[in-house]
Amino acid sequence: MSQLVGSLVAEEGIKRESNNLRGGLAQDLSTAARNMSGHSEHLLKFHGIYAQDDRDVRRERTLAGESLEYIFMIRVAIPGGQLNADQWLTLDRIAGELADGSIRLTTRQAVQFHGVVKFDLRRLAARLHAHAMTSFGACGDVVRNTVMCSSLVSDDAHTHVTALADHLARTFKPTTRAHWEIFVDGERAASIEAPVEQPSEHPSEHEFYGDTYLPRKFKIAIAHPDENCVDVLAQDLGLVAMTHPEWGAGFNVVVGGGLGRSYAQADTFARLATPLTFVTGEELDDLIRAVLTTYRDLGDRTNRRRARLKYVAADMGTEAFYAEIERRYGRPLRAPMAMTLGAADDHLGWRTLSDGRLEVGIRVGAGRVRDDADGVGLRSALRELATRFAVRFLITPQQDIVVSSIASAERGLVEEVLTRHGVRDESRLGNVERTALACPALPTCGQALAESERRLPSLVGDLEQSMARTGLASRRLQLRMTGCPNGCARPAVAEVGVVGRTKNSYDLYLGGGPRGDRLAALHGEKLKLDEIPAVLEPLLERWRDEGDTGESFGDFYHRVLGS
Ligand code: SRM
Ligand code: SF4
Repeated sequence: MSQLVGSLVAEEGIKRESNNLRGGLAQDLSTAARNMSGHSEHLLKFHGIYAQDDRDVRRERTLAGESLEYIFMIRVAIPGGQLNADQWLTLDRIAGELADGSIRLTTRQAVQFHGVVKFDLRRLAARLHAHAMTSFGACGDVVRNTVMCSSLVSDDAHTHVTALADHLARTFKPTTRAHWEIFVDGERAASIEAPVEQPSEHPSEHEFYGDTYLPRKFKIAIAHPDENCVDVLAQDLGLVAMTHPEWGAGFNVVVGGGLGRSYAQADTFARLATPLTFVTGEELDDLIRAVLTTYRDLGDRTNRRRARLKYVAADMGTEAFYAEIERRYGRPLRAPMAMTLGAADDHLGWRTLSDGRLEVGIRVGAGRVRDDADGVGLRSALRELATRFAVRFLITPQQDIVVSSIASAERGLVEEVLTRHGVRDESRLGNVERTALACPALPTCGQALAESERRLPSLVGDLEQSMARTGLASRRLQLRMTGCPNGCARPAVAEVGVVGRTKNSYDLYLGGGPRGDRLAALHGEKLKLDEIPAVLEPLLERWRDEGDTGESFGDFYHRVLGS
């Protein structure tokens, strides 16, 4: 197999020669080795699987001359974060039997399992399929899990949107049968579980993915017009559900956003998506296809760090970029509607749905659903709710979970379950804690430069003390933390973004905000975590003394202190 095709990156050759994502995966999965070959590791990502090693023991094992502790992460794509009770119970069982005991909710409303061993990968994938879920396409150079504001699911004013995340998942998922053949069908023969259904269609690979798929990942979000919980401007393509006075219900479309950066490459940057057009529901697929083929054909396949749509937009210039999309779309693009994004709703606490049923949003904390050592906690609580009540689950883009469709007469019973398992009511959450996000980072993420999820609780505690000391305990502050500048918890648009720089230091970004419509500015470099409160407190005092009524810290910082 060739390493390079012309000046293309090696991954392009691996894709092309993989026979539509098969490569040597089946053979590699069948060996006694605990790890996979390099080429297979790349192809595995298309199947939603990352080869990792436990970085907590990496050094000691290397020094002892032992092999690494090979583990795998599996990401399950869950369009719009919507799950029924049976699916939740399946995820719960997988966490206990095949993973590290936790269900990790992601910032894109998906679910990750960590600590899976190679020999369980097929069994895990087959279980997902048996319950109408899949990890296929959750990672890799394809359209990723589409995120959608949880409140659109039950919003009578936007019924045309309810099923859209599912529709986009079906329409833009690669059609190769590789995943089915390698991970599901082979396993079925050996499985004692109920037989899984064959997919009804057997089409050839998707007309626009071809054999080299996209240059890299492509992300879509569907936003509620009143509140930007999905960070719609951070997406390759964002859809804001709106009603046009002339064209009726449809979507304002924004394109070319993305937050990842690399310290090693100065020409990488975070970029907010810009408004492209307004389309109706019938026009939407064609428009997305035009954007996707623009990216497929013009995206950089010689440098994976710059292989995102945002660099096509920035390098071409907005006018030429839009003209190219329009040419491919084949009709004039309408002007986008004017819009102002609203501050993100955290979807926590109780609310009544239009059909009279109830839902309750529960804070998870960096998305990690698990129990304590005594088997008590959120994981048990959600399992009991899924077993006893006819509820469904919505994962939010803030790594939290909404238990939905609760009969109003059962509210007290649900509250009793949550209380018994030690799940705190949202009214008892701290004002930094309730919206704080963190990426997984160490020990699983191979790209982490510094800790994130494991250090979030102490950083939240420190900042809540800072808020109390400055007399601001009743105000909210949005904190997002990552272990590197890839930006998986979206710190680039946060009021306070803490981004890993080296093992023990972080860069501090300030001045984004809850509307997600502005990039935060670099305020301090290479700070130790325990230095951050002292840097922030004088700024918090100025916000307290000079801020306008109701002005958020991010807006204040940007107005008064931003350059
Ligand atoms: Fe991410 C890579 C975790 C949302 C930008 N991301 C990774 C990997 C797979 C590390 C790797 O490549 O080896 C991380 C897995 C760590 C682990 O141990 O679990 C990882 N990303 C996550 C999650 C789980 C963070 C979370 O706390 O929830 C999110 C999973 C999303 C999902 O369900 O699909 C996650 N990642 C994001 C977001 C936010 C978003 O999409 O809303 C971003 C910024 C937006 C963007 O794409 O620009 C993001 N992740 C990245 C990047 C930088 C991409 C770039 O343009 O350069 C990487 C690096 C890469 O792809 O090579 C990355
Ligand atoms: Fe890993 Fe960096 Fe993403 Fe955190 S931000 S999960 S450290 S890639």
